[in-house]
Amino acid sequence: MSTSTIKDFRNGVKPNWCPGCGDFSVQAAIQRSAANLNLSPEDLAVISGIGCSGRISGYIRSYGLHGIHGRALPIAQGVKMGNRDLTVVAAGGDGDGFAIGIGHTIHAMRRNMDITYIVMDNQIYGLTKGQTSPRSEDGFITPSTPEGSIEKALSPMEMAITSGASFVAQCFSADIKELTATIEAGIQHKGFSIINVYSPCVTYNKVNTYDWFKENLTKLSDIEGYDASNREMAMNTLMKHNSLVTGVVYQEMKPSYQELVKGYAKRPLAHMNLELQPKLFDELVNEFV
Ligand SMILES: Cc1ncc(C[n+]2csc(CCOP(=O)(O)OP(=O)(O)O)c2C)c(N)n1
Ligand code: SF4
Repeated sequence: MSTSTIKDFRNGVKPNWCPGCGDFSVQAAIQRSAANLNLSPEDLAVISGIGCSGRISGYIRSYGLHGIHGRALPIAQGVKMGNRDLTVVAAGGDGDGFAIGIGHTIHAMRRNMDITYIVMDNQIYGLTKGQTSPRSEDGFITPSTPEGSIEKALSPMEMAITSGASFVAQCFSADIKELTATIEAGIQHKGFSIINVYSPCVTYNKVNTYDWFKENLTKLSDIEGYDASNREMAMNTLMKHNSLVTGVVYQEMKPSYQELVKGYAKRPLAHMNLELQPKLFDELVNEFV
């Protein structure tokens, strides 16, 4: 029986997101998922990057760290290595994860560490006032591309599958039921989970609006016979629908990074006494001088 409630994960800090921003639902869905999984605030760490979305770690009652731009994943992986007992959720924007942080994103996916990465994808840079992100469609007019972007948008789902992520999902922030269930499934999955959430920026993105997504998204659960364990079907379906699908796109069971590290301590490093005796410290120093 669940004893945690969503209230346990509220810290009373009022988000300074614009009214209507998609990130509100992402915050609520993380809190709801944690309660549904009967976690306590001290079982959870939320690590975020920089951006409007990056503020999320300050709005959830749990361990948390608001890192630097594009660096949520390196920090989150370090936290998980230090304390394997924690549920670690990394979160940030599409600029954070797919522009400045993309190298970290790809390596975290191929590493398959057991953490959940939630990208609030508004196809724009919100915090810095609406420039293009790698997720902006070509032709998109912004202050940084007044003639329209001439670059193709990156596809996170295909990238995640080919990079080795073992749980690859996409959601729409307005469908909080599917979003909550997907975050729960991502947390329960043993390996790297990426959940790309279409999270509209109501202030700077006047193209990819709530109505636009309602018209253009297809739920994978509505596609008869869709099998998320079939990589070929996942890739074909993404191509057929121009990646505009929601649900679990691909899931593969394989050992996580922690399971493969030889000699990795069974007890969390965070719970061990790491104090070095002066004699041992001197011996170690002497090895290097
Ligand atoms: C190293 C570094 N470069 C650039 C910036 C400026 N900057 C802050 S947030 C941001 C992009 C935000 O976009 P996104 O990650 O999509 O998040 P959103 O605000 O849309 O939620 C940029 C370029 C920064 N803070 N640090
Ligand atoms: S600028 Fe956009 S992304 Fe940032 S808080 Fe406002 S609506 Fe949300």
